[in-house]
Amino acid sequence: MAVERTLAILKPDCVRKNLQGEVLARIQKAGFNVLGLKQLRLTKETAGAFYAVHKGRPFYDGLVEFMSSGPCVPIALEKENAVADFRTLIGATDPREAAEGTIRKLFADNKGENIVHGSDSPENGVIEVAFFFSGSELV
Ligand code: 3AN
Repeated sequence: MAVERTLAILKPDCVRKNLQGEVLARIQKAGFNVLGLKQLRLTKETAGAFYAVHKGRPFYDGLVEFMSSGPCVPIALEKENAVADFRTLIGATDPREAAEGTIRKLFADNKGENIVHGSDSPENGVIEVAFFFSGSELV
């Protein structure tokens, strides 16, 4: 299997609940290598740009509002089959539909505030990691 990169974001609800350490521990126990990690607060403009693919969908404005509502923690991850394995670890977008034991099932409140982002393809993994991290920040 190919070594891939994927971008995780511990979302503002995760930070507000002080679950950063708990969620990161689960990510590391699942075998992901951390290449880069930072805490920042997205502006509405930056959040809008990151989720530009969803522009025009009914939840877009709320998503931008939520993602810029407080600090978040982008994490660049690497592992064999990272994209699919990370999505298995976090579970379905809607925590009510997420499998038992997944991060969203355990910690998320609803489909909008769902604790963690994960890239949806290896191509987007590379693009999304570069959105938050320069080359020298990935080690
Ligand atoms: P995922 O994060 O599971 O890949 P996407 O890419 O479909 O899900 O959606 C990106 C983000 O948009 C989700 N993490 C969630 O916060 C939000 N979102 C998606 N669909 C909805 C929805 N129907 N209602 C509210 N928020 C949504």
